[in-house]
Amino acid sequence: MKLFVYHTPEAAPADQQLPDCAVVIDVLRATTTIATALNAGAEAVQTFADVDQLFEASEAWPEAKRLRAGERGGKQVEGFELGNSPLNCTPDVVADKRLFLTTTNGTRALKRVEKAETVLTAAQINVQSVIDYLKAKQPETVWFVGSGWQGDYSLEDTVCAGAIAAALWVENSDPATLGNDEVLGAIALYQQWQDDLVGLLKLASHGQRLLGLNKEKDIIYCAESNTFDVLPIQRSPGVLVKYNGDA
Ligand code: 3SL
Repeated sequence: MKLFVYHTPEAAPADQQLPDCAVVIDVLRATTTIATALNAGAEAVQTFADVDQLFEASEAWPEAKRLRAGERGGKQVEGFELGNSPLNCTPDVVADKRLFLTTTNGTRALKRVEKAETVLTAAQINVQSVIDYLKAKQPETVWFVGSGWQGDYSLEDTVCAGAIAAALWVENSDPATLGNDEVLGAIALYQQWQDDLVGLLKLASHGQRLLGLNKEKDIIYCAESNTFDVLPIQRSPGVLVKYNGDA
């Protein structure tokens, strides 16, 4: 397995073949929300980079079976039932419903790699399920794609990539596993901060932004490791479902 870390969707090479497996990461907060919603029984999470496209697609879905969720600048989009807080994705709200989700960066990162053979999402709350899947399937090439913030690097996405890469690297420590230098950088970041992820997320620029919006509880939740054993996997472009061990 050859691992590559790209801090942002823009850094992921456009002129190369997509990897066998792309792992999209937006710890604050899109991929944490996706994992939480699927764990709480949502039928699927369908993601959109664009609000208008989301409205159009969701209109075609039965009203009782859909929820529109998302944010711009961290704030709930007008006319939507939910923002992008994972804390709102409880079973009584999301069970058996499809979440139509758009966010500033996370859903854009998903769009960037949606044509890869396998697309997973990772957040700190489900890192182990991603590690288990990669160990079992052994894809030849894996890209970890951080969502960043409008093209800039985000600490919280890279530390999550490092948590997964560390587990895979420790197993073999074979230099051939390192597709780019960013992988070792991500592992080092994780090793430095693994015992204080809340502290790191609060220092990160997007953590600061969320603290300014009184979202401290979201940050604490997003910093937890392995809250659930749930693996979001793309079933068709933009549509994520809970992996059930089939593919
Ligand atoms: O940028 C994103 O995709 C969001 O996750 C950002 S926020 O945490 O909802 O503000």
